[in-house]
Amino acid sequence: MACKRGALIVLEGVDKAGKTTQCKKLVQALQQSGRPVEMMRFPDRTTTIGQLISAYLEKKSDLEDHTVHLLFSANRWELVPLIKKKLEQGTTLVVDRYAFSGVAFTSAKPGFCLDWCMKPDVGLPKPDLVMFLQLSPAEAALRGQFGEERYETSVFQKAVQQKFEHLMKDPSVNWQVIDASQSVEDVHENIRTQSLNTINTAQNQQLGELWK
Ligand code: 2DT
Repeated sequence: MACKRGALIVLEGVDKAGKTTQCKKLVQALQQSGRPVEMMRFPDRTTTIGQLISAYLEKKSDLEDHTVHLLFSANRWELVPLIKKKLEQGTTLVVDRYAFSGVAFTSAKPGFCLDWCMKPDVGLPKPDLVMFLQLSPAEAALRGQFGEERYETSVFQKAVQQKFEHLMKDPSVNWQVIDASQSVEDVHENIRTQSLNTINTAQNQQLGELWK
């Protein structure tokens, strides 16, 4: 019998929602239960394209807005062969941000519509589960100051949150909203349960294509 495929699990959310912490905890929990799992994050700043993006986010360089949007997308596409290979080998991938961040952040800029922003990512491997870590701007503010990188202001983050809310209305994507205001352990438990269900169902299903 062919090996059962891994699941593609994505965590999204605004800044300070705890995405990276929760991705790491989920990977650890799945590893401890003996499941093959790896973490990925976008942007992946280690590639040549990723280094251009990283310099932009750190404000060491300026890039035209359409250009940087396409670079973020290219940074996902360059990793598609690896993503597919891992999933086929039975490894579950836990991904910190994906195309949804791509669309939410660029479409929060003036002059961009959701439709244009989605186009470059049409056909990417479709996540089996996208968990949106929901945190109100007021609660995010209680978690401390924003960082120094581009986009890290409360005004921009509010605009991004609205774009995510729009994207979450799309029933072709398996969105699950997670209340990120709970304790780290409670959020983790919720995420772990959702992920285990998804791993079980995804293994018998074909990998889909995003927004297609
Ligand atoms: P972190 O590395 O701290 O997650 O911040 N972004 C991300 C985009 O604008 N487009 C994208 O496609 C992706 C994946 C979100 C990365 C910053 O880059 C933004 C925050």
